[in-house]
Amino acid sequence: MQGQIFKIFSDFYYVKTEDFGILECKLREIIKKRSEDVIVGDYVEIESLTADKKQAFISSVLPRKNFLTRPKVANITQAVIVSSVKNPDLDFEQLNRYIALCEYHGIKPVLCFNKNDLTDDEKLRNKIKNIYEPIGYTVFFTSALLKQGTEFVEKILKNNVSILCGASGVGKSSLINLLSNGKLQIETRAISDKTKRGVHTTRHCEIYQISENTSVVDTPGFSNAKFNFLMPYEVQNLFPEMRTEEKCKFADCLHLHEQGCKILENPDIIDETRYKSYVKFVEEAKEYKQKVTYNGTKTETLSKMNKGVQMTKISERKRALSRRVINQNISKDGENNV
Ligand SMILES: Nc1nc2c(ncn2[C@@H]2O[C@H](COP(=O)(O)OP(=O)(O)OP(=O)(O)O)[C@@H](O)[C@H]2O)c(=O)[nH]1
Ligand SMILES: [Mg+2]
Ligand SMILES: [Zn+2]
Repeated sequence: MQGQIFKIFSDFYYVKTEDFGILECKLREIIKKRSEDVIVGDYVEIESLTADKKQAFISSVLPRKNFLTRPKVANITQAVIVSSVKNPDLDFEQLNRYIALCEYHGIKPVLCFNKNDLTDDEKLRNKIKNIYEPIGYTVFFTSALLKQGTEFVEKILKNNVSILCGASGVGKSSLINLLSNGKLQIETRAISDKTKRGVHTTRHCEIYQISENTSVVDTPGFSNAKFNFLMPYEVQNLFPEMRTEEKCKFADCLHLHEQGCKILENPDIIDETRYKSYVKFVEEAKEYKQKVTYNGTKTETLSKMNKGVQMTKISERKRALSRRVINQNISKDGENNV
């Protein structure tokens, strides 16, 4: 039997199945041993259903169509990045981070700007449109408080499994409550007076079915994702406007200060705030490059301290595998052959 995980609470995985509705499941040891990540949105194989048909075990995870690592959710059809135009104030760098994260995972985001009742700054709204629409992102404005923009949101969400992500306090859960027409009452909380930021009200990811063909995933707000997991030259792939026909003089150009750089020569290619974010992400990726380079050339030390005693260190390559590890490897091979 198969189903989809819609919520995870500590060791319990809540799976929606066609035949038995919602089941509370645990993981089979075999999955735990593989230290496989099992996440919300995963389709899973389940077995050993209890007599009351309420509990079962997850025995395997089916291949994913796609996934995001932050927040951890699989098998979505689109990402809605929610920002607020005020309280908390719009942070272009954070927004560019979420966009780039989605691009990294091959998920095209749409951009929702909420809390429009708090400002009549038309200049800001025009600025947002002028930056993001020409580079292919759908932009829409909402007010969960005044129930504005909901028809458009409904249209965007229809026939999709959409993840709502963005900083804490921007109104993700409020928007989902509104869309459910009062059916859902997900907890929401005012932002902090002191920090002017959200207070991390939502603590877990959960899929909610809004109507027959529309599902949304509410997620906890976060804001400290860093691009310290890819190489500096890969960052430009996360910025669609940088994929230009014109080629820079050097094939490995990072578009920072190189001579003959087409991006630097044509400031119209990329908006200033977007470029600033690009430079920042490249700097973060440089830290990763340094780490990789350092680890790659690291030489082994010849001795190590063990309980205060200096021991000769056996090289990883020369060290014989323990009997336990050998047995584990054999059983792993066996599993793979099944
Ligand atoms: N003025 C105004 N307030 C809003 C709007 N949408 C949400 N809020 C308020 O903003 C606060 C935060 O909303 P939440 O829905 O909890 O925000 P969230 O994005 O889910 O936050 P986390 O769960 O912490 O990630 C609540 O007090 C909401 O009532 C809006 O459109 N206008
Ligand atoms: Mg929330
Ligand atoms: Zn260049």
